[in-house]
Amino acid sequence: MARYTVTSALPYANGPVHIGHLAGVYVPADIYVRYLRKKGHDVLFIGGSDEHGVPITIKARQEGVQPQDIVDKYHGLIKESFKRLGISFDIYSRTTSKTHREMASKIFRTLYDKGAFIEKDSEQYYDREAKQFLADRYITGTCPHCGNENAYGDQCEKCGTSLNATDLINPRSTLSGSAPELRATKHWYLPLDQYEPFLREWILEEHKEWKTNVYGQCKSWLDTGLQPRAVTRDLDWGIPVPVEGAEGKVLYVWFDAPIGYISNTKELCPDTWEKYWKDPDTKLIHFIGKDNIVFHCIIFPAILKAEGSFILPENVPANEFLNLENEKISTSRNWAVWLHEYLDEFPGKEDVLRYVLTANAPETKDNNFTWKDFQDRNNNELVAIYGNFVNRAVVLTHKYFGGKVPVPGTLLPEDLELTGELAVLKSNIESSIENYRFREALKETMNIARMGNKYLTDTEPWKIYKENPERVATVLNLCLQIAANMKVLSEPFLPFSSEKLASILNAPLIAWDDAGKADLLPAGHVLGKPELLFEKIEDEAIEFQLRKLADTKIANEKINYIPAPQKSSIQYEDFSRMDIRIGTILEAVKVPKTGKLMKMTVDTGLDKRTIVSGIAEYFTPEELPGKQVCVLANLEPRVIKGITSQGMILLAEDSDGKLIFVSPENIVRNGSSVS
Ligand code: B3M
Ligand code: ZN
Repeated sequence: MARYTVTSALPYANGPVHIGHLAGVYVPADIYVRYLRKKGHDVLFIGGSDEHGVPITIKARQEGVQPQDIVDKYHGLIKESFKRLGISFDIYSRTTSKTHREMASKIFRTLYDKGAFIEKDSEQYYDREAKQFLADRYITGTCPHCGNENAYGDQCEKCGTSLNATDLINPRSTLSGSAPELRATKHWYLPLDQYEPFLREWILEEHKEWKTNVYGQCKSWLDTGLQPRAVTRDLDWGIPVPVEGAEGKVLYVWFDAPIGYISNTKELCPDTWEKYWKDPDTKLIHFIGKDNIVFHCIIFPAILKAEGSFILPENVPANEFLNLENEKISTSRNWAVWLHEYLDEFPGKEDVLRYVLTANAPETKDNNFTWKDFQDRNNNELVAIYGNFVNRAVVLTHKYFGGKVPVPGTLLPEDLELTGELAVLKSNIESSIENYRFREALKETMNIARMGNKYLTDTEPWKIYKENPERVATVLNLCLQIAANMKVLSEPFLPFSSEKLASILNAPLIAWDDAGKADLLPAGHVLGKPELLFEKIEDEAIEFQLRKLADTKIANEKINYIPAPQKSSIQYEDFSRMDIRIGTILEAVKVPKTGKLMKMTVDTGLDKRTIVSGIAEYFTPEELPGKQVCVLANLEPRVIKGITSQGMILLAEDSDGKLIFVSPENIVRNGSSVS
């Protein structure tokens, strides 16, 4: 028995969790820990929300609330939806906890006292109006590489170049819109360059077994050469830097967040946490996405090394990214399948999502989730292979043997082959999981059901029962043993279905290590009630999801609205010939049978006149009287649907395509000229 500390990246509590997070991190981590627990190891699975950093403050600003409101909202939502999906954390806590603040401060202070930091003044952008230093994300300006005028201080999203805020041409603060000024500010830096020899040896020599994507990224960072990194920030949200003279400064989020793994362990096991973090016999494994590799393989190990009493990760099985319908998942563009929405829209189908995300996991390269594939895998694999096999075996046993596991007769060579294969599949599953190849492991698990289905099809018990019931007893006994193996071996992947299968089989507790054999259910054992494990997903459910995505696209196009090009120049006289007046709508009725047109009586100050306008889709007649509007008064009258319209009301389109009135800010006299 070994001891494992398994962590999964702490998601930022600035939005819900989506399928990209799940496929990249949480589903594989959960499979791994469920397996280790089944093997009888001492495992802690540590999770939590990352509640500090600029991503949180940006979201708070967007929503006009405090950062604390944001993290409270999303921490609760994330925690709850992980639980509903069966992600079996031993603890899911948060980086705003007291335990974490103390732990992170303590580790920072230890490094500080050891002289592990370099203290350095540097020039950073400061917003005089907002009276604060600006995080890179709060500065926009023109990209020096491609000319994009809306590049951020850390990256140009148009050409992908990563930038320093001082690279931007014509920088502006997104807080006040003003041009920021450079001011000197003091920060503490971790001199990563000093850790390079250690990191090279530890990763490049001692961990050649790491996944190639992880190893390759580390090598390229190390080959480029490491620079000192600031581990403090000028920000008003975070853990205060525990040093005199550091008022108004907080720990850099990437300094405190990984320490969250340690704090959460301590919160869970206040007395024994140290053995999970300091005993060299403990294996520490970090599950993360590829954008977090440098932080977990280089920066955090350097922090732990500098501190001196902690173990280093044994492995960091980072995944690549999952795309959605061939496009990059994006929180800001709402291009995602959100876990909490999935759980509401597909009740009882937790395992279907777990299955599809594992079968399609971006383990070695970016991968793609499509709703069609989701449906196919459910219908053609879970229903047609896994569920169908179990159902056939159980229903036939109820039919021929009254729901009791029959006594097997003499085993034929094909039966022995089958039992042999069971042992092979089990050991394949184990070695695949142990090497973080979860897709392969899942495939081998499904191969057990495939094998069972083929065996049933080859032996055709329903055809031979009359003449050879003894043979049928042997066949069904073996099928039930296969089903019992499926229950045990699929538990890490499909925990909900495994439990359902246990009740169908009325299965006793079976240890993982007893699986791989054909004697899990004794003859005479009474089965439970047959029940369908999976049900078909109909086209309508898939169409609904595709429509949701299509709506997102439409909404995004409106956001990325490109205004119509400017018309050709006119002279002032051209403009002054238009007589635009403020008027008040007195009455409004819809023009029958048009759907679009509204007939209004408007007091223009000059007269009370009739104007017909195409706004009936956007307003009800009742809400219009009393509204002040701009009227182009000297427009030649026109007859519309038999009504003479004397003038035109000025309208603009909002971001939803809805027409809105161009109205004076305050009430003015009717007839007043707009010029
Ligand atoms: N919150 C980044 C992310 O969600 C970050 C991970 C922290 S792990 C310690 O991608
Ligand atoms: Zn650019």
